[in-house]
Amino acid sequence: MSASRHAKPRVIVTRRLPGEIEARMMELFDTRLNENDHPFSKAELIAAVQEADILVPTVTDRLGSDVIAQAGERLKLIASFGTGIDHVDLDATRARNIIVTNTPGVLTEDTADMTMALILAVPRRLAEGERLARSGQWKGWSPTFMLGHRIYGKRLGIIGMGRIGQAVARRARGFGLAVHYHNRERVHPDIEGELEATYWPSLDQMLARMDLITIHCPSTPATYHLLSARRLKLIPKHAYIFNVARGGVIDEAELVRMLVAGDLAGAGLDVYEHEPAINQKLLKLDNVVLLPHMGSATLEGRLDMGEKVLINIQTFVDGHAPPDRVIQD
Ligand code: 8YV
Repeated sequence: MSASRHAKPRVIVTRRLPGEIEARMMELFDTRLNENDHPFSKAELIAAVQEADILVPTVTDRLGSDVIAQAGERLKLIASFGTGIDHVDLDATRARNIIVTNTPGVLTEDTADMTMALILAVPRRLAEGERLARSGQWKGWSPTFMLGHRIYGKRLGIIGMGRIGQAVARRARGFGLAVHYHNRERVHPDIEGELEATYWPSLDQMLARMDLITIHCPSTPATYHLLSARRLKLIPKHAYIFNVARGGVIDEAELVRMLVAGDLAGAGLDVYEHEPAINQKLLKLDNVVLLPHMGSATLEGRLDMGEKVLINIQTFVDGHAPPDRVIQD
């Protein structure tokens, strides 16, 4: 770092973090906060990478090669607040010798809970029923009223069997779902055994056989539109799709077209291809549950993420390799 050996490094935090985390950040480092929590414009991001020793961005900051190319000599660490790292151009950071860290592990259980909430909500028409109850239009119970579909005994196809995929599988077993998965690599036999999970080397073949499909892979160039128009068409009409990972993993335009046409039973989405914009056609559909990217939004989770950011920065400042350094494949 260009700052003298004993000076505190300048840390720029792009969004408001829980108060305890900001307070600790202020104590430890020469920290600049974003008092009114507005998403940084590109110009503000460029100014931040020029002025900071350490940047703490979130998923709302697009750190593409154009921004990284303008980073000052002093920027040595990007300690991202979040697990997904698709908002940072890792080729560009590597070219500039900027270390990147994330916060893996601490939002696994919350994200898996939210996935289960969607898996229950869509086939059982939870949001639709809630809207009706509030509307004052409910005419009373009848045997054929608000019939959804049972999830017990159905086949759940998990795309991406990392930490979050496995946490979803554990919950799914409790709900009587048969767990199937596709992953770049087969998971350890002990985990497969514990989860009674069936591995499908071919994503195409798995998609064609599932009742429920949930996405838990990272967003990388290789997973962009992994659920392409061609693959979406392999999915049976009665199946539901869930996405709490990243919008770009699904060809959203085609997904919307199929939902409108009735070529899929429904969807539960927490993320979108052009976030925060949500395709207007989705808003009109009753068979989708739409959430505003809140899969990991618990106070406990945000505190744990903040702790991880602090540890990554402090370790780096102390001259060691930060524990959550992102190593590019
Ligand atoms: C976070 C997420 O809230 O960590 C991730 O990858 O998608 C979110 O749950 C967000 O990224 C914080 O930057």
